[in-house]
Amino acid sequence: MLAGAARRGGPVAVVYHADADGISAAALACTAIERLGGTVVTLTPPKGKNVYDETFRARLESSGAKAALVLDTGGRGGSSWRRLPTVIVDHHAADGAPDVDVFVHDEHATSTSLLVLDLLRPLAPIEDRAWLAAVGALGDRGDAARSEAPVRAATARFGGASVPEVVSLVNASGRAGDPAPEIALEALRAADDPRTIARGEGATAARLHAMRVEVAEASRRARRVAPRIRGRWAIIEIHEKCRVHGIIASAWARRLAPSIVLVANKGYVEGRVHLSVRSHERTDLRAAMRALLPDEGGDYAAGHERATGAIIDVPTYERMLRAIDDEAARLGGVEHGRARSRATSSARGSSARARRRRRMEIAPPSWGERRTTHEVESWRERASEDAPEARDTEEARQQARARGGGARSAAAARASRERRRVDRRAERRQPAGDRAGRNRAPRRS
Ligand SMILES: [Mn+2]
Repeated sequence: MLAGAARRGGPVAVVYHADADGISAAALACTAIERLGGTVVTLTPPKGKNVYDETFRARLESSGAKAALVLDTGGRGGSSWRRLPTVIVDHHAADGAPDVDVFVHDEHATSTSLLVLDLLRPLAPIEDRAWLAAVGALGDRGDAARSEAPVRAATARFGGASVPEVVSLVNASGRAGDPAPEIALEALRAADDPRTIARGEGATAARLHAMRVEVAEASRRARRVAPRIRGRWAIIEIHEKCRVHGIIASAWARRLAPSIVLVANKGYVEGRVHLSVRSHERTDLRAAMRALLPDEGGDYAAGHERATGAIIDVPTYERMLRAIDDEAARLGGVEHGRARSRATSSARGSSARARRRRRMEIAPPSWGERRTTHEVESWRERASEDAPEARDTEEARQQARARGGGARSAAAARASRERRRVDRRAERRQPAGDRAGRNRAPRRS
């Protein structure tokens, strides 16, 4: 169907999610369609919206496209796409198949970009562009994707540092205060070699580097905000134009276990509150959210059992906070863990000393633990544009780069990884109280 549309001259609308996986999958698909003789129009939903937004669907329909290829955006059961012949390629968990012509869906696939490579490589000559699939795989799964053949091939061809570097630059384009994923797509489509983007060569690559600095600064500010503990919830309110709420929630999740971490970003889109909800425990977070506001639908508690969020207005957010207080009062006597209950009691104090003490007491009980598989799972994105594609490791790299300015050598990166490892070991040897006082903000591990 796609090959047919391309050979008839298209244009084919390539619709993509604004993260490393979605953007690299789109770049790969554009190459394939063009090499089949077709033309493309590329589209992604605007800031704070997803592909199910009505105005975005109208834009898609008025694009003049003869078919649509929708990449990495999640499939919602029952949703109708019938007005254009549509192919959805996706690897997120889905409640059911959307009403489209072709739904290429593999929940166990590492990334949409790898699915696109497998799907299109028999149709068009794209082997020279297979490194694009590696960008998406590393973007979604990090080191867990290193065993995938296209990732190994890209590493052998371009070295180990450049593709992860491109991942973090491409992700920044979707997270910036004024997101410009089309810039990342343009850079990927134009590059024959990821190293040119990593080095910041050319105007588009330079813009990606600037956006990454902006996102790193926003996330550094947001990481300094102390959580407020209410019952089983840890609430962190930030005001950032950048999409950092998911990163911050993931970064705090283990540290605040067993609390459910709720990051509310009031600065992302004027008049709206974007929520990211994560937990270190195996908790059904969508159910926990629905228990607060059972009648909210749409973008409330969408996503994943282990990684959810919401986009709500301010009055709804305030209702939700009241529901959290009510729930906390109801569950008042229940102990969920020592660190947490101490934090709850001191949260009522209002003096600076009490606030300082509270921050010290909510230190993680298990700082040195290794990340578990289900945590990695919880980073994967779904239909909600808000979800947490970011990984702490990538975040740490971003910050290191923002500090150092410019790309670093692989050796320097290795050395800094080793330093962090040593730091962590030192931390584990210290008594919990000490550790907590020094490391109020969440850090990578
Ligand atoms: Mn993906």
